[in-house]
Amino acid sequence: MTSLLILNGPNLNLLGTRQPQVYGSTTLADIEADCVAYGTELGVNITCTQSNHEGELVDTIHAAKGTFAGVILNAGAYTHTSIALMDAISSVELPVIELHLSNIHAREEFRHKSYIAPVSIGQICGFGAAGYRLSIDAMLGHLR
Ligand code: CA2
Repeated sequence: MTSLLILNGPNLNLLGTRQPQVYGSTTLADIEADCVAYGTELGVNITCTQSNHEGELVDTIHAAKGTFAGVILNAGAYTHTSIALMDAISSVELPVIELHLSNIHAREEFRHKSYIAPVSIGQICGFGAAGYRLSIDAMLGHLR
């Protein structure tokens, strides 16, 4: 069975509790449960994890090699700063989809830069929590 990793970065554990006008009112636990349920529907194993720590995200990407066929990554603010995450993705040679709830291109200038984009197969942003299911579909389409 195909296994996918859904990896969320800093502050995304706060989803649904603050700034609902920007990030929606769905909690991360709700999103993760929905991804797992969608995976069951599709016959795909979905594992979800979140960390606020850059090094831990790097470790998780390294460990994904050999276990997961692809990674869906919402790296949060590390998207715009982290060469370490970019290098980790390059080093594992796994397909990664960059995901954001908000449309980072319609927001502040500093969010337009992504270190993840050049090492990803594609980017999905601006569709809120629905982006997670879209990313699963896109990853499965890529792997097929
Ligand atoms: O739109 C996204 O998914 C982001 O990755 C979210 C990050 C932001 O830095 C990126 O530019 C775009 C921020 C996540 C913060 O999440 C919060 C959720 C609720 C309350 C406060 C923060």
